[in-house]
Amino acid sequence: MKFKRSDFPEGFVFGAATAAYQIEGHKFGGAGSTHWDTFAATPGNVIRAEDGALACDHYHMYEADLDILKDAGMDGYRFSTSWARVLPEGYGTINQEGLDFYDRLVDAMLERGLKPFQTLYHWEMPSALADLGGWTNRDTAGWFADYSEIITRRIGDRVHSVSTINEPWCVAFLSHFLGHHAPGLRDIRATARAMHHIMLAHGEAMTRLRGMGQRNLGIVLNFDRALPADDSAGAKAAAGLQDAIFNRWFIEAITRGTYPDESLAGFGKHMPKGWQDDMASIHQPIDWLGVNYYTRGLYVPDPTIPWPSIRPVAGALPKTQMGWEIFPDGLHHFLTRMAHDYVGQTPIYVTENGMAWDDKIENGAVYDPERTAFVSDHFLATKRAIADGANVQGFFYWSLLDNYEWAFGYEKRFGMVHVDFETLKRTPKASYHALKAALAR
Ligand code: IFM
Repeated sequence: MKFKRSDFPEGFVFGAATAAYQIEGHKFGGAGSTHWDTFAATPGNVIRAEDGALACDHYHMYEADLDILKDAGMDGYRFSTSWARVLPEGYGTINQEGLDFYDRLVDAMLERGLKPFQTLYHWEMPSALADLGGWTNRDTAGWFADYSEIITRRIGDRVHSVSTINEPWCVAFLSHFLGHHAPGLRDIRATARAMHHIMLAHGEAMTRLRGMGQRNLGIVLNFDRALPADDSAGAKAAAGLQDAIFNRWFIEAITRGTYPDESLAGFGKHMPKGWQDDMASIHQPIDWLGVNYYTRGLYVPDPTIPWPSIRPVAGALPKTQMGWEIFPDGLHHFLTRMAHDYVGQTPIYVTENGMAWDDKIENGAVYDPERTAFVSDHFLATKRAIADGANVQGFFYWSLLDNYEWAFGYEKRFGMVHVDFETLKRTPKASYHALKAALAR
């Protein structure tokens, strides 16, 4: 790595991130069915129709996984709690086994000196609520606040921070407009409702948890460095519209209480009645902001398709296994832009950044210099952002383990630790050892 721990401010949190459905093994411990189970069971949605039933079996192997984090010298662990594990039907009967699991998990982090950074929703919509419309149903926001309260009553005394939602753009647009994620809809009315209700869920959970005295509450947003594919006015406008839908919708709702006019031009007539009245709940202070950043996108106008009438085109930069261009400057852009335009000196965390690669075990080890370079360059971009005034207080690599990459099943490997999905054996990759060396005190 081209950086070391001491290049970052004292107290900077170095960590790694995961999410419940992607690693735990959702068939264990009484968890309820989620919309990902049924999405995966429907032909054509997920590679080889793979699901999260077993995943990395973190449910049973969590202590060994936390040891791996600790052995690298990390300070924090970003994890999520599954709604369907806590409340198998989404509301009503609580699964005590689920609460007990998260209780043990948080204690195990603290025993190892790891700060627990909890996320409340990383996409495990209980199937029973999906039956009622999931995020297209306004009531889901209230049920989410109820779930948030239940899990917080059990572990809120020990977690370092709480994020309400992970990546609302994926929850709403990727899943209801592009149809790539569960529930796999391609419908603008459903999208507009999900775009709003996911923010309402954030607001209602914030209000509920703040009312309970819970501190250090935030949200994790993902960002696309949307750029014009060429110098034309049309391409500039296309990139601007992508920025309004993907990037500005969520952060402006939270920090200004408004949605961008450019986005409302398309979504406006499909929004739920009286949405304006919810903006006060959405627009309340956050204690910290999580930034997830992976790549840039290049856009052109496409008048042959309905609003937003834009499409991405392939760029020329080196790409990861996902086909995503490697563009560390984009991380610097969003960290400084968030500080300058939206959150000021409110703490910012890089809550996800990482890359997938077709890693192979050779002679018992994984040699992944591409990942080491990727991580190094994104840490350097973060360091520059701090020098330029952004109050960045931590960085979580995505992901600790190779895991269930949603519609890509187990094919894309993001981990710093290789997982053999036949034997579940964990093998730290060369990038893990490089990061460990950089973090040594
Ligand atoms: O695996 C996902 C994660 O669940 C959310 N952020 C992006 C990652 C890589 O695609």
